[in-house]
Amino acid sequence: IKDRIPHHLTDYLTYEQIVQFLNKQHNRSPSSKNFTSLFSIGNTYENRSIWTIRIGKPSARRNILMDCGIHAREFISPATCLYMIDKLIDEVNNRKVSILSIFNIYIIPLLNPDGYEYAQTERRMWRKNRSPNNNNNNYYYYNTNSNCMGVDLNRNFGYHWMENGASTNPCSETYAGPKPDSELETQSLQKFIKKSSQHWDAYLTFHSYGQYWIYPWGFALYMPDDYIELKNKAQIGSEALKRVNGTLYKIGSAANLLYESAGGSDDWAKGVGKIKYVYTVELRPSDDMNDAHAHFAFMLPSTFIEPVGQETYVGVKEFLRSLITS
Ligand code: ING
Ligand code: ZN
Repeated sequence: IKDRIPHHLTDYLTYEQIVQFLNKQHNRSPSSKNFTSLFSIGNTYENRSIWTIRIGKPSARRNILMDCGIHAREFISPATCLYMIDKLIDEVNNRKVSILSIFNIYIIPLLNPDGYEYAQTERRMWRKNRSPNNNNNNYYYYNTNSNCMGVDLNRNFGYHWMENGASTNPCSETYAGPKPDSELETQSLQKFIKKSSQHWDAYLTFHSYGQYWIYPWGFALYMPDDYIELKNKAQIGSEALKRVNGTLYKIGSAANLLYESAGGSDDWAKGVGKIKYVYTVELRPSDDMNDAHAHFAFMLPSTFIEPVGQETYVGVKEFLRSLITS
């Protein structure tokens, strides 16, 4: 039997396959026109590059950042970023005016490639990155010296770090790291947000699961000053998303809708990065046990890549359109 060739719409790709996919996508837009660029924002502990693709027309003056795969086991997240990259490159190659005439969209499809590879090959439910915790010295806040591996990158960002819902125990799934911003993946994202002299209009980070379109804060229950605007635009996105397949998302702040937890990339992007529209999108399945697909949890079958990609792409695009007039 001849094996089917892995495809981004039907399979959860490996890191290598994702790198190949990105190169193919980059090459399929005319390089002479500078519609796309492909570059690395840094390397991981295991020395994998964190690839990033920019998609936008030369007239684009505003900038959007999206990432996927902060958590290793949330396979639907990188798959959704790949889906959106494919569709956006179709769109940028199209002659008609589109959001890509206005926005440069930067997508980091796999922020935590070490964890992802480990989840694919060794331990499907792995969440953290793969940095060792046995080399900490007094330079750190916590002198841990543990054989447990990995830091929860979504607890490591240095804004109200460790104030809530994170652990100082390296063996915990929500280990915040030995100090704020200790991890290479965290630092790579932060450097990229800061160094780009450009202004960022929005940052979206894709996780699974639960079907939530959430805005800051995660570290505390109170709301950002501008939460009404954040909420209104989340509504626009999630309503457009729902029109595609009927998928229902809940909207609210991370701490109110889920749980109080500090150190998320979203809180940092808003609190330190000063990006106005910041969202964590928790993709399918729902976490409502009355939902037929809830039991899949992190193990959403790859047959869901297309419907999830399709609806998420529509939701994100409508959200971006709503930014044009503001
Ligand atoms: N959920 C997020 C987590 O990191 C979250 C929820 C979002 C917390 C934003 C804090 C801030 O726990 C998943 N599924 O990872
Ligand atoms: Zn997650």
